[in-house]
Amino acid sequence: MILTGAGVSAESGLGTFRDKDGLWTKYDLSEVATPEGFATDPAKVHDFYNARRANALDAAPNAAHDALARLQAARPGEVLLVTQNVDDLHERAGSTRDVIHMHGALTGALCATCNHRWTAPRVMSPEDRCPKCTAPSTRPDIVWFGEFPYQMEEIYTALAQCGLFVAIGTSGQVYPAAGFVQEARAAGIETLEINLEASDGSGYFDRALHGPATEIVPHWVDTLI
Ligand code: BV8
Repeated sequence: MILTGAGVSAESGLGTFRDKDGLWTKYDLSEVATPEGFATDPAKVHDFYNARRANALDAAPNAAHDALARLQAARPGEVLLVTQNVDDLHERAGSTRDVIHMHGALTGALCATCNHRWTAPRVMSPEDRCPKCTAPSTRPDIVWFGEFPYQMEEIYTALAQCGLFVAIGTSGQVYPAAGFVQEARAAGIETLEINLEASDGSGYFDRALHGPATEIVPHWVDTLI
C-alpha cells in the first residue's frame, strides 16, 4: 500500500502545504479547509478551490506519478495507491484503478443538501444549483478538517493485509493518514518513507529514501520491478 501526499505533486508545480511558502502560509486553513469556513464565506472557499482546480488542470504528472503507474501496471491488483492529494495527476499518469482519494478530489462536486455527486465544472460558485435537488448548496467534493476521510474501511483493511507500507511526499502531520505507519508497524508490516527530507513521522519507518520524488521514486520502482 502506498500513501502519497503533496510532495509527490510538488515537482509538477503544485504547491505543498507546509513547506516554505506552502499553501498554509498564504491561506488560513480554518477559513478555506473547514466546514465552518465554508459556512462563513462560501465564495472565498470556492475561489480557493477554483484556483487549485485550475492549477491542477494546467499541471502535468511528473516522473514519480509515471513510475507509480508503471508499478501498478507491472503488478496488477497488487498496488493500492491511497492519496491525500486532491489533484488527478495519478490518474492522468495512468493509475486508473486502485487509487483512493481519501481527502476527496478537485474534479468532484458535492451537494451539501442531498449528497448528490457530479463532475465539478472548472469554476464553481455559491450560486450554483445542485443538478439533482436544485438547492444552491454545492461544494467541492473535498474532505475538510473535522470531516471524515473517504473509504477508511477499505484503507484499514488493505493496511492490515499489505506486505509493504510506503509513504511518499507527506509530512506526516495530518491524521488519520499520519497514523497509518504506526498501524503498519503494529501489524509487523515493513515500512518505507520516501520524502524530500525526514518528516515528522520518520522515526516510525523501518527505512527511508530522502530526495526529490522524481529521482527517488522511479529508481525505487525500477528496483522493485
Ligand atoms: C478526521 C483536503 C475524524 C483539503 C486535507 C481538531 C478538530 C477537528 C479535527 C482535528 C483536530 N485536531 C486534530 C484533528 C484531526 C485533523 C488533523 O489531523 N489536523 C492536523 C492539522 C493536526 N484531521 C482531520 O480533521 C481529518 N478528519 O480526523 O476525522 C477521524 C479520525 C480517525 C479516523 C477517521 C476519521 C481530515 C483531514 C483532511 C483535511 N483535508 N486536504 C485540501 O487539500 O485543500 S489535509 C491537507 O493536509 C492536504 O490535503 C494534504 O493532503 C494533507 C497532508 O499534507 P501533506 O500531503 O503531507 O503535505 P505537506 O505540505 O504537509 O507535506 C509535504 C511533504 O512533501 C513534506 O514532508 C516535504 O518534505 C515533502 N516534499 C516537498 N517537495 C518534495 C517532497 N517530497 C518529495 N519530493 C519533493 N519534490
